[in-house]
Amino acid sequence: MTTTPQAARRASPRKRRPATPAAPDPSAGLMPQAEPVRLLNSDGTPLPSRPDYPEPPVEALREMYRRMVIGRRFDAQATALTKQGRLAVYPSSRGQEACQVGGVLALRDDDWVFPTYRESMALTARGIDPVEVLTLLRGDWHCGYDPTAVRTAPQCTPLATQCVHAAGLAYGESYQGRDTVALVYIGDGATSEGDFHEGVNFAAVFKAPVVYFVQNNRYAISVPLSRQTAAPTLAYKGVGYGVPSEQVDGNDPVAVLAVLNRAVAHARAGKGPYLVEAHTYRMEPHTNADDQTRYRDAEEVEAWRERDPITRLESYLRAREVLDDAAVAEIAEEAEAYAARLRERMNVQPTVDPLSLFEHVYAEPTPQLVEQREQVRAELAATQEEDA
Ligand SMILES: Cc1ncc(C[n+]2csc(CCOP(=O)(O)OP(=O)(O)O)c2C)c(N)n1
Ligand SMILES: [Mg+2]
Repeated sequence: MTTTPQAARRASPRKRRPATPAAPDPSAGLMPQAEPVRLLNSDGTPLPSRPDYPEPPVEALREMYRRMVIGRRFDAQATALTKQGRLAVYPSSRGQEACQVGGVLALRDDDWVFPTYRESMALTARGIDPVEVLTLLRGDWHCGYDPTAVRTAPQCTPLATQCVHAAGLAYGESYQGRDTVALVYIGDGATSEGDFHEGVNFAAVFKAPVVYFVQNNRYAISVPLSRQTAAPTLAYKGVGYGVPSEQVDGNDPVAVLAVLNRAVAHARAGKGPYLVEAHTYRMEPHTNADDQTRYRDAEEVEAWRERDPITRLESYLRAREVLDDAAVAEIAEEAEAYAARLRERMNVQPTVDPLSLFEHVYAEPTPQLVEQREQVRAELAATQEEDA
């Protein structure tokens, strides 16, 4: 019996070609989790622990709670000061306490913070004098504190410029053999700015130890996130530059600190930058000058009240028995005293020398500045003579 070659092929078992090894996934280790990392439920009950994000020590969480409570009281006081004409403007970070405080608790004192206008709470949580923090917003001076002394850049109003400043500083630090980390606070809207992309790219290429911490509070003034980006999450924005990126529930204080701890450790180990997107919500208007009823519903704001980061952490710490009624009352009292002292000090009229406007602009003043300073000096002298 003869067989055709086709029949013979069909009859013999098919030889398999040796499998070509799968190409390694170039995004491995860069991609954020599909869902934001969460370690506490909204009611503060714990979720199963995760080996990739170990829970911070309970003492650190208790300290986080203390600073969040004082931070919220500070924030309310600053808002009240705008109504009394003591502050020109104040961007509140109420609702974002876990991010504000988590960002500074993840750092060492010799690390650097690069804040925006919204980070007054973070800076006070870092231990900077609250009157010095509010100096910019009172309009007295460009920055009330000495940035090099407190390792904190001036609060940045031009969106995203701090992203490049931080990349440069962090690169300089590592170039000189120090293991300092720089943490950049940035908003959701500001990730659309060129400086964000330039900063992240530079930091990635030169392995600068920067943590880009995006507080996605859902709005850039009146522009909602859906009009800001088509990216599935802002955390994806790091991946394109080769930066490991993660997303976290920004109203879960335990998760925020756990994720930032890992990001900071990565940067400190010389592995380059890290991007963290925290999903949170701005509970107050953009600033005291904003009318939020023009662009969002009260129901939306109310829904976020249930995810309040302070009550969430408080419930958790009470269940862990490291916080009780007496401790909660004591911290509330400390916060009240902090606000009262701030109020008193902010009610003192500041004395500002108009000529100081020309200082610290250039190391050597330009001829134009010298001329302008002379002009102001002459005008002031003439006014004083008139008054005499
Ligand atoms: C370069 C630049 N463009 C525009 C503005 C005006 N501006 C101030 S705050 C803001 C919204 C920023 O939103 P986001 O980055 O989400 O931060 P958030 O205020 O929500 O913390 C805009 C557009 C600015 N300060 N700088
Ligand atoms: Mg925003």
